[in-house]
Amino acid sequence: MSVRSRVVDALDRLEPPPRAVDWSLFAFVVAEAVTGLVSFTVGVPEGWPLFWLHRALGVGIVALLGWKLARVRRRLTDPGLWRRSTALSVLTLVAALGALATGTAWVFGLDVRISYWTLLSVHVGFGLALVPLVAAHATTRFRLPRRVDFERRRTAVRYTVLLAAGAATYRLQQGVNDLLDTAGADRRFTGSQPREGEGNAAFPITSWVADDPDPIDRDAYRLTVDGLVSDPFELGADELDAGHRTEALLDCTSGWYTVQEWGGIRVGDLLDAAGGTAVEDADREPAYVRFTSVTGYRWSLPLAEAEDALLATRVGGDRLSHGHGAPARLVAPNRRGFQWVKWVTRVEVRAEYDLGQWVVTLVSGFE
Ligand SMILES: Nc1nc2c(c(=O)[nH]1)N[C@H]1C(S)=C(S)[C@@H](COP(=O)(O)O)O[C@H]1N2
Ligand SMILES: [Mo]
Repeated sequence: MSVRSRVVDALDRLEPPPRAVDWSLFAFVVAEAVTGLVSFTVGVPEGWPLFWLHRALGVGIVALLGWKLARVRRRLTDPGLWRRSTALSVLTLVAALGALATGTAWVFGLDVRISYWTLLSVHVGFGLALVPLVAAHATTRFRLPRRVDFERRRTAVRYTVLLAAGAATYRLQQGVNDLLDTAGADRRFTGSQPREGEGNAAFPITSWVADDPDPIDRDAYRLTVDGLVSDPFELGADELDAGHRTEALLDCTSGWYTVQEWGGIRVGDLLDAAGGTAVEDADREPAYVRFTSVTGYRWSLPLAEAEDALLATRVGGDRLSHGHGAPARLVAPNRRGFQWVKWVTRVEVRAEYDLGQWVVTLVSGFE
């Protein structure tokens, strides 16, 4: 047998029954959305399996989509078979191909940057659009999955092979990228690529969604330290310049990272200057520190982690530029970039977890 017929033969044996292909596509798309979004919150290397799962599922979708298109292509190419739902099918296909194409191009190091948005942002857009589209598409030819479609042993083998092949394809691509030394070669476990150099000019200015405040007047600036502390107080920008230094890696979910030396004040020292944390009543133990931006954008860290974090006024020896969060920004090692609040005006010790931060970071900055 030729290599080609062997591959075709293997693919045929791997192909699930039609209904199973359809339901798998649905499940894979949902799983991609979930792993993709959750991966945005992962900044520690132990989280690597999540990124690999996202990649393997993506390659799996290519195979599933191939099987599906081979089966239904006449419904698309033969106008006599068009129905009202065909438009939705085409739209769903476009979103799927868009997500796959942008994901693949991204992996090979291609990027286009439109102000704050990168190719990865476009990928996320396609991916999020795909979830409701696939759901709506599924209802147009709804068939419940049957047990025969997912016969236990064959199903287990099939999907294990599919995901393993997906991961192997990704690994192979890494080899190709390394060999050709493409822009996609050098990556962190998150997929982010390095931005080399020191100081303000070495890395991009990034807003998560819409934050774009006017520069803050240094002389008028006050930082409020309050909440569950003994002596709430305010201080000016110069007092934050406490000379504490730390090297930390900023990894933005738009796909780049940079290692910089940050200077400023340790948050633990800042809280000590406020007389330390204080218990107001027994039910409200100090547990989180919330950092709020002049724009309202905010994030909280557990107390112990926050104490070791830095409120930075400097980067790579320079005074922080406005775009990077002057006069002061949070430096939170092992957290993704969107949690490194810029233009901090309030540090507040709190008892409760702040669920609202997940929404506020998305909508702050909109008028
Ligand atoms: N107030 C505020 N802080 C913010 C953001 C924002 O939009 N508003 N963007 C975050 C994101 S997504 C990242 S990656 C980092 C980027 O920091 P930089 O602009 O200094 O590179 O800042 C974070 N801090
Ligand atoms: Mo980011």
